[in-house]
Amino acid sequence: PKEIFLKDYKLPDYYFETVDLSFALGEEKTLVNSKITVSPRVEGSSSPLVLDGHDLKLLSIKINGNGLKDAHYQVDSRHLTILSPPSGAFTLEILTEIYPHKNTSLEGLYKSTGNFCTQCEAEGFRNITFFQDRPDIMAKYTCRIEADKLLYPVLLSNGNLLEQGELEGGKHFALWEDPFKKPCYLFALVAGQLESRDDTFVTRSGRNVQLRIWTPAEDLSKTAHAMYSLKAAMKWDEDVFGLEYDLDLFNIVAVPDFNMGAMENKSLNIFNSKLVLASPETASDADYDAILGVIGHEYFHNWTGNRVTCRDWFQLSLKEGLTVFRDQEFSSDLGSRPVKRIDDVSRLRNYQFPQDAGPMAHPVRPHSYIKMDNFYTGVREGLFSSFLGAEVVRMYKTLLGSEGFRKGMDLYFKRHDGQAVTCEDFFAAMRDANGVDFANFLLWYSQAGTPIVKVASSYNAEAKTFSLKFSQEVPPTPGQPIKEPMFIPVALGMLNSSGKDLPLTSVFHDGMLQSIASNGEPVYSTVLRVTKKEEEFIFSDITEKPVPSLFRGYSAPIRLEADLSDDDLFFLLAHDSDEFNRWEAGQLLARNLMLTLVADFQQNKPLVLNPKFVQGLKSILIDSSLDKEFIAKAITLPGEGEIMDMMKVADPDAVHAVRSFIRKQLASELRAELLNTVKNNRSSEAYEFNHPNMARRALKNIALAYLASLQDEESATLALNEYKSATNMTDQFAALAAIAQNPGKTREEVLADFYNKWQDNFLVVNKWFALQARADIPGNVENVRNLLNHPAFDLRNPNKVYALIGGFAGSPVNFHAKDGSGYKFLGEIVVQLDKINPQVASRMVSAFSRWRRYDETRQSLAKAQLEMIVSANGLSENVFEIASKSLA
Ligand code: HT7
Ligand code: ZN
Repeated sequence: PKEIFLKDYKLPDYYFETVDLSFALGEEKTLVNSKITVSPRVEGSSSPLVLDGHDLKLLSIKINGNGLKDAHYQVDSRHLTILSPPSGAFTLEILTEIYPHKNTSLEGLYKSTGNFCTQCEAEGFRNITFFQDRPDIMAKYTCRIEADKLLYPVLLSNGNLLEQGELEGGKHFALWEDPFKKPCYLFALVAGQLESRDDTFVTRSGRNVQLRIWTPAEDLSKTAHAMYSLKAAMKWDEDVFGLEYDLDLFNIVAVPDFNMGAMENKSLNIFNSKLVLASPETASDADYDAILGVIGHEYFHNWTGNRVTCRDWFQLSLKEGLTVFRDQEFSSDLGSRPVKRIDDVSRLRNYQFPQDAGPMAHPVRPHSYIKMDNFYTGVREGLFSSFLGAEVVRMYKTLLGSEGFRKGMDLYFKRHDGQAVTCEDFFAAMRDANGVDFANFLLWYSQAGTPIVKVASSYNAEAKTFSLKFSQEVPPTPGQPIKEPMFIPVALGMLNSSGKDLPLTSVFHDGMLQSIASNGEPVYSTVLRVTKKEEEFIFSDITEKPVPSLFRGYSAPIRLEADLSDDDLFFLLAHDSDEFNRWEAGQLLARNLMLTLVADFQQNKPLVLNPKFVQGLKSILIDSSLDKEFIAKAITLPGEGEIMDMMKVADPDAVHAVRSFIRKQLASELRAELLNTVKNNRSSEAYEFNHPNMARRALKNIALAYLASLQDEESATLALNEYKSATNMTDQFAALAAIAQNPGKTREEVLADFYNKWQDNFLVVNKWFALQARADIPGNVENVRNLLNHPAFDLRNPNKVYALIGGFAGSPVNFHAKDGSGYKFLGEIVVQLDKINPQVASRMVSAFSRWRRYDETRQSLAKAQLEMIVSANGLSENVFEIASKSLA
């Protein structure tokens, strides 16, 4: 397979001005006619025009209306080359034949439960017709769709509907025109039996926009929350960024077979049904939250991605990092900011950091790739995007403040609307709009690996100064053995002995005393710019020895090693005015505790839980002044993956045993408080999607999970009652999960009951698959193997694969079973799946990529599976890239 390098980027030799597509959709084959107006970049040049095309059947080519003779072009399974095109502008017309009903890769044009739909990002358009399939080819499109009227009554594409009508033979057609230039990855077509929920949004300039969410008729009642989310996103983008929707129609279509979460095609977003359909009975609070975030995300792409797009796929973070940042801010503004930040940082730590420390480590802007799809990393229940890229955007905002950031955004749109640009262009807009020096900030795009920042502090009581010494190191990553120091924004405050923020007035740095006061008034939090390998900041007028609260709100994506004692951390947990750092202090304490107990476990020492830790969590649990969802997060222990990531040799058995021990011990010592928490947070009122209600459910359900870990009669009865009396999916599923922790008859009965209740709802059945797949009950691999043959399972549906196989691959105990049964199972499935859907298979093979982190026995078992995969016949580029880089 061919590796593609950023340094090899060249401007295209030809631009496309207009593209007129015409589809004749059929059951056995589809005809695609594409008429393109082409102009050379350099007047008079007639270099060969190379078009991408993947396994397409070429029927004819015309230039300026005349058929092209065989000698004037070459075609193979990947390209069509027009050897000597006319000099000057010309029209190119190509007719191809494709077979959407056979397309199981779900890239290009395919069928999902009888309907036609498309997925073109990153390089799926080349599965539809021959084209320069690269994002810097921006053109205006029309799309004519012709199909059987009974089978496909709804025909949709991007832009405005120009014309529709009847045709002979029971057929009909629709003609769509998109007035905006776009790259081909934003092209979309949908045809099928769908109905719509309709609404309107009046923009701030007073235009009416028609909103339509399309699903099969039986699902329409479950689209209210998606519509609410869309309208909220449209309003938010106007309020926060001054960005208004630019067409009169916005369509969303939900499809059950989709590789990722959703796709931001211009005015025709296509979504995985999982991220559209919700009712209180069938969707959990987490689903409701995800729908809000992803509907927002795809909508926000209209400006950050569509109006201003990427020059090439190396710049993916230009649109994904920025749009993820925007959706994070949107969800924060509509819910709880600290809780959202906690969720986002946890995700970064559990998924992104382990990847950045492994063989697949790459900078925010990679230097090379084999298959671009593999760089859509960072999992958000099906949405793949750049979470580290979002952190980079967040740092601009931390450095510039809200107003400065907005100025930068305004300049970015002013300069680049309608263009395909680079990460440097975004950087330059932020810099120029604010006239600031960003030093070596661009390194965040090019240097891989998570920086480790060490902080040593000291107080001088006589001089009333407080010194913070920073040192930073970026670990080596594949291809980048030596690293430069990064530009790290450090948001911080200092707590006095009663837990209040101390006033900050000035800081001595680089031989100069700088004021940090604002309009002559002291501040209580400030942002330092750490840019060197070692650097000291000395704060003056610090009247007592403070406890520093560092990296407030997680102001940079780094690993912090600060000289804070456990007492300092307990103090921050109890008092920090920055709620994120309160949570962080608790997590640090828990991490240290877990690592100590893991060492004890490995040395066969008895496990003993530090009473101060129990006390610290108890005071959070019973503090009625705190947000309930914050309490739920604060009493949740760090994930097993996060702890393994901090060990020299990851030991899944020890980490699992220790985490289970702490949970059980906490449950036993805080039993009365946990029981009260469950009782006091029940509600008989109808389900509502709002923060207070979701927070109440989150707290009740975590308390229930803790209690169920006790495995006693009373807790078992409590969980069963909660299951039976639940009136919404959040509570019902949480009770089911609590019960399913413990093997036995009740577990089997309740799992069977749940399936019987929900067997007709494929999204709920996926929850049922996932719960069983990730169970840590011994020997679970056999259960998962059996579930492959369950009538509701289908290897061709990505959601089912993610639930069952992905769920299993994420379970530390059974996937890493010492006898290798988990690895063998996944290895076999990857090879099978690769023949059906390479994108999904490569997501599954990623579970092996950190095999070197484990003990020798596990290493050799996992390696054997990777070797088997790499040598499999007809392996896709997707899986090859991940498996071979993992072995390298
Ligand atoms: N921009 C979209 C990414 C996406 C995608 C990428 C590769 C292959 C298939 C895909 N489906 C969707 C979605 C997003 O950023 O939300
Ligand atoms: Zn995106």
